[in-house]
Amino acid sequence: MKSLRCAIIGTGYWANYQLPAWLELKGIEIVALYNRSLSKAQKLAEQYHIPGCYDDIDRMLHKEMLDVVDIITDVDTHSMFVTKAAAKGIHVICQKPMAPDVQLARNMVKTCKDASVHFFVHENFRWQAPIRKLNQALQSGIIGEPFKARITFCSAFPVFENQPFLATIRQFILTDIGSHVLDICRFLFGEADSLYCQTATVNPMIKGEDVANVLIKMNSGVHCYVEMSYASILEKEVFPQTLILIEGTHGSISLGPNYVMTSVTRLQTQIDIIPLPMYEWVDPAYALVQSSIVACNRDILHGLQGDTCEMTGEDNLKTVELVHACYDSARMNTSININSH
Ligand code: 89V
Repeated sequence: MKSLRCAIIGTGYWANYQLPAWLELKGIEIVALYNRSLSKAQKLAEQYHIPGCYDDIDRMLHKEMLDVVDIITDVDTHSMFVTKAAAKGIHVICQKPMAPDVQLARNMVKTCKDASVHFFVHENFRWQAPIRKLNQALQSGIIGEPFKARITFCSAFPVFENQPFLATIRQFILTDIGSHVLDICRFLFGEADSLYCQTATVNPMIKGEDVANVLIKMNSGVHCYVEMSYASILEKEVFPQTLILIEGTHGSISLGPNYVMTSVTRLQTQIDIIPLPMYEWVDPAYALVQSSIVACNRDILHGLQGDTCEMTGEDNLKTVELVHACYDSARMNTSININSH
């Protein structure tokens, strides 16, 4: 099969990991980089021997004979780049969160559908090795029918030092972390029926909310309590781990700090430490997240090659809808019915 020609749009923080993650896979090559300041694109291109460098997006899309673009820019620019690529018949991959609001996200999915190009959203948390293993244990039936779960991402990690943009956005933790952890709920338990959310801003130096607590009733009847915070000074700082406890009719399974998975039934307790795939290009502080980019990209590559794929824009739209249902719930202080929202 011919290798797909891909260009990366945006060479900020995450491109430093997304790019080498693509290079781990066969079947796709990165042929060009675009950035609004050319010198930044050139620096990354030099490091990874990428032939093309542009600060003019139209020129790149015109010249490079691309099969696909991978958009790694700030959320407000996603839709503009999606529209440009789709108009040229180029498949599109976009970082999470897909769009700043639900309507724009719907438009982006439609734009790609109308142009008959594939559209994928890069949502990597569900590809973390410990979360895949937890799901396998859940699906094995060992804990019976799940009835309740607690999904926790609470930290005081100075995330704004690496990603200063995050301090400036009006809607912060639900779009940045909520996109991930609400997606994990969907991955484990299917679609949501209704939810109730409260938010708070604890850190006075940032614009958006840095705490959100969400109670979701899933269609299956499972109750998920999803808590996220960047204001949590705790005994164990586990950034960027998501801790999970699922309770079922025959037992419970949990993902504790440092990838320890424990399953408990009336007959036995089993403890496993889930190994992470390791790559030399990851930042050790983000190893869990950055190593999962390879598995996420592999899934997208399967989609580009016409196989089944989890990371479609249509699927991710449901996560975007949950994120914004949380904001609506918090603003109105009321529960939101997802299907009629
Ligand atoms: O950019 C992100 O996806 C952030 C993280 C904490 C993983 O850097 O949520």
